[in-house]
Amino acid sequence: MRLQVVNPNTTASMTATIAAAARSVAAPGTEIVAVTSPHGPVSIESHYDEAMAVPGLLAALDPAADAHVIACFGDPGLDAAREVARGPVVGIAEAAMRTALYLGRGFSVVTTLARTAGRAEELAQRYGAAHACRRVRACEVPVLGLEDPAARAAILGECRAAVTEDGADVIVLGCAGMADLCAALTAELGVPVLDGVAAATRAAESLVALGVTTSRRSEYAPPPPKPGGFPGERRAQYTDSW
Ligand code: 5HY
Repeated sequence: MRLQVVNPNTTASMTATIAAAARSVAAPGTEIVAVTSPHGPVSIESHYDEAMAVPGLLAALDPAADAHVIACFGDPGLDAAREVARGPVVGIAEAAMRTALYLGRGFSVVTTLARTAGRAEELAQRYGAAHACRRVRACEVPVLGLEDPAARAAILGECRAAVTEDGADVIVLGCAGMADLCAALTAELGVPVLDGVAAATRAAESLVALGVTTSRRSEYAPPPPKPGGFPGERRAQYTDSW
């Protein structure tokens, strides 16, 4: 199968981190095609960033892909992507939170800036995981600062506090840019640490293996056509895919 992994921000180095995380867990028959959004913010750390990222994300969706992962922890554009993509679309926050529920009574999210915590809490509510979400912690490192060794120490500190103070059985990493930290953090903390990119990759593979895709019954039916279409849309996406 062909799995498209979309980085909705425009930072190619982060796409490389995301691609490596997806490929590290992908099944032998899965081709990972990682793409960087063609236009939008270099990182997504606010509602404005998220709004500005969605058009580029939608434009990047490849009609030839069997499934898609949206590799940004706010799951931006997830519903819109589900309306226009032929295959199933999985967000990394959704996949990570749902996976955490298999592994323990409670989980904490460790994300970048505190201002994004409300969004993560909202997503936990939406995905039916709020009862298990102990806390959303922020290391107060901007998305593009995650490479800094000091950032990694801050992330580790918040993960430790999540275990000792929140009683988290599982840690969910709240940024696609943290994907490469997962193995080291798991070894250090002694609890499962989940990277949403890996979780979403396997979730998307499972959906394709089940032979299912997004229901077109109502909410996720293709959007009603508009005279003249939308600027930059990929016409092929709007065919009824059933
Ligand atoms: C992400 N932003 O995964 C989110 C993380 C965040 O550019 N990629 C981004 O801080 O919400």
